[in-house]
Amino acid sequence: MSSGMEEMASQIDDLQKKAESDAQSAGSLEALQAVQAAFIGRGGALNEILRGIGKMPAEQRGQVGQMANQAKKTLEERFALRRKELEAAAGQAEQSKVAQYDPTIPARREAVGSLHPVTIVQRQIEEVFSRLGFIVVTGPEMESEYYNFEALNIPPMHPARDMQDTFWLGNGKLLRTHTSPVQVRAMEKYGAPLRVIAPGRCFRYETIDASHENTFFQLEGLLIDRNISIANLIAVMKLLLTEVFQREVEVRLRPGFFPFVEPGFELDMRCEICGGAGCPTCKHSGWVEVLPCGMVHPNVLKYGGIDTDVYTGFAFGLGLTRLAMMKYGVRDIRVLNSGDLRGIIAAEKLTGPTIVNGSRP
Ligand code: FA5
Repeated sequence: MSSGMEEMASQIDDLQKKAESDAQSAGSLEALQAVQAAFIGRGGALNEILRGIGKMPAEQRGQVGQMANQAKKTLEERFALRRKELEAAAGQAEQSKVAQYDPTIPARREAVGSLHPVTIVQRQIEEVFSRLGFIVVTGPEMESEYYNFEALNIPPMHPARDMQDTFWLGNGKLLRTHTSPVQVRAMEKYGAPLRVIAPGRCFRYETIDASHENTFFQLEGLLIDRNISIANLIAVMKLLLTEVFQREVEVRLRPGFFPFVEPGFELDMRCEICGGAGCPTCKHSGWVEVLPCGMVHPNVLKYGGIDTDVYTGFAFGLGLTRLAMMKYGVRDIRVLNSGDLRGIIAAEKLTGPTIVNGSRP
């Protein structure tokens, strides 16, 4: 064998060994495919050698070509063998996955949410008042100046308007500052005698702190009938709080001024956060304003078309968001408008119904 031939033979031999070893180390079908392309593919190393044959003496070409073709054939067989091994291994892995599947393992529980604490208290109160013969009504959040102020005995320029600064809209309307506008709307619609509650969102342009939000919930109550007195009002307020807290709660009644009631009261409850010692939630007073109320002013009854010679009534404007704070020990009102109520839920105080798959149980 000439030295040129020997060199060629050794190159082919080295290449074959390297290809065999790479095929053996290929751990996947994709890796094997790459090895195959690198050695016997069109642009592979073996073809590279074959291309050099042309430069060799004519009598050697046949022999080198034969060696190269033999190497190619051997490698093709090795690659096919290795492919079978890898395919078998992949099949086994799949099999063992199936074997690991245990259909008796209980399914993972779907995470269920809870109703918002304000909604829970609202529904609880709706339930109590439905039993007392009240109907639940709603009013518009975008309200007219007439229903929000004037029909409630708060004429233009009256200083009481300053107590409830609001957001005015381009169309001359406003975001209602309280649920009280529903009073005259309900009187107009249903007349007397009348028992309604009206829960809903209210808005105020004011400084936010632990107990004040710009968006919060109130629940209005209105009862109009013959011979209604303050005694009826106080009895219903007590019932409301006892039902929500499922126990007696300490309250205080003091005079309060609202142009739409006469007399008017502020009904405060002992702060449930600090037990009355004083904290930021109760502005260090030990009491939280939750239930302003009073006997409906005759002017308001007249605005609603009610005969004041026959009927009297009481009304209240429960601070629903604040009541929920007291019930669930929420120190800061801002938490209730946030998207993360886990802190409250973790306190395991949420006793209301939960939402399952988004539906109301
Ligand atoms: C009123 O809004 C009267 N409409 C209530 C009323 C109705 C009185 C019927 C008499 C008869 P007041 O501004 O005090 O009143 O608000 C009522 C309650 O809403 C407050 O006691 C408080 O609990 C809640 N509240 C008021 N402002 C805010 C606020 N910015 N953030 C959270 N809660 C508030």
